[in-house]
Amino acid sequence: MSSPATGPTAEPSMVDGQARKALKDDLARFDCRIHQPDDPPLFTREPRSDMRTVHWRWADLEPLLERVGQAIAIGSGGQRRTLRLANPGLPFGTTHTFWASIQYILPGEVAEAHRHTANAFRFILKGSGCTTTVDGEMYSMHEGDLVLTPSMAWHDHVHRGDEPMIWLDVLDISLSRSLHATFFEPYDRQMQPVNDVPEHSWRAFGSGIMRSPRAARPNAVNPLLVYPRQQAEAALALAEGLQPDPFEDVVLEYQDPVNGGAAMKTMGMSLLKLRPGFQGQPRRHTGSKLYCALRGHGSTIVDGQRYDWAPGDFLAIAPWSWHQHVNQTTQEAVLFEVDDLPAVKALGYYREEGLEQGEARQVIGAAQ
Ligand code: GTQ
Ligand code: FE2
Repeated sequence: MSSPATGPTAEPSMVDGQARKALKDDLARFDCRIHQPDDPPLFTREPRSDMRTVHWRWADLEPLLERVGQAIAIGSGGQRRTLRLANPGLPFGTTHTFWASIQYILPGEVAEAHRHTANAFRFILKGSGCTTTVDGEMYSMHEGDLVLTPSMAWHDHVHRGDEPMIWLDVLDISLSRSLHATFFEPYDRQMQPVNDVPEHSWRAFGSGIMRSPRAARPNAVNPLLVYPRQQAEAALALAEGLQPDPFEDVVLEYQDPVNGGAAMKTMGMSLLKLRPGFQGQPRRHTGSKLYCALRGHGSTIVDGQRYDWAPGDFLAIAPWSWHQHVNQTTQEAVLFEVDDLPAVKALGYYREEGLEQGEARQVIGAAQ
């Protein structure tokens, strides 16, 4: 039999294909193998992801959420009512490292207390009147707030308001699952007892420029659990006076106020503002990310395909795809972004490429 065709990413052709096949069964008896001619290559020249770039439109999601809210009970034992953004290229996950879901909770409902190894956060999209308790600290949730539930922190959500509440949940569950590090534990009551001092982490660390000397948590874990919209947007307004970022115009990352790193160990969160007329440069990098449009309209071109987004839309971007943002409207656009770059960088796998000025146009115009 002749050796298989070699493409630019195939491994060197195998002149000894027959000899390799002949060894296969004997080796398998000892749980060993050698590379076979029809095995997929061990390496590719650059990342090749099964994850797809996907655009979810709020116009589609909103009626689905209402249906799910009416048809599905919230359940007990720490279950949740969520609409998961499922990537069609993957067996599970929005990206290969995290699941993003939209949680829908009705007045009077309790999403019961539990804890898990997966790191999670909520970014509140609509409604008010719900509280999340994280390891005994109670936080009220308002539109635009970010609330963290780090790995193994007990958490429950209680809705005392009078309209449905909707938020974005993101869990690094695909990552913890691929590392076979999944633990889950329901609490023995519906809700945890609430500490006397509400929003303790916010009082101790929330200013970001001062902190309490009586820090209760070790510095290895971000002690701050809430990032309210008002402060985040005020910071973003200040950042408008900086040099624009060539890719994301005005962009700030939610940070651990103690060590200055990302707010979570595995996931990065950012807030960005694309001002009218902004024409971002294209770039690509390892790691995956998801944008959620909060206000305004704009477009993102991913590998030559243009996605026009509106408030409430989500766009998941696969690793190593060229992407660039443009705002051709007369209104500013604000987006929330989540990525897995802290995990990718901690492992030493981060790489990026950006184009020189002259090449930028080609990417915009390229057909898919
Ligand atoms: O609210 O605790 O979307 O545990 C998935 C798993 C939300 C939560 C999700 C969870 C939660
Ligand atoms: Fe949870």
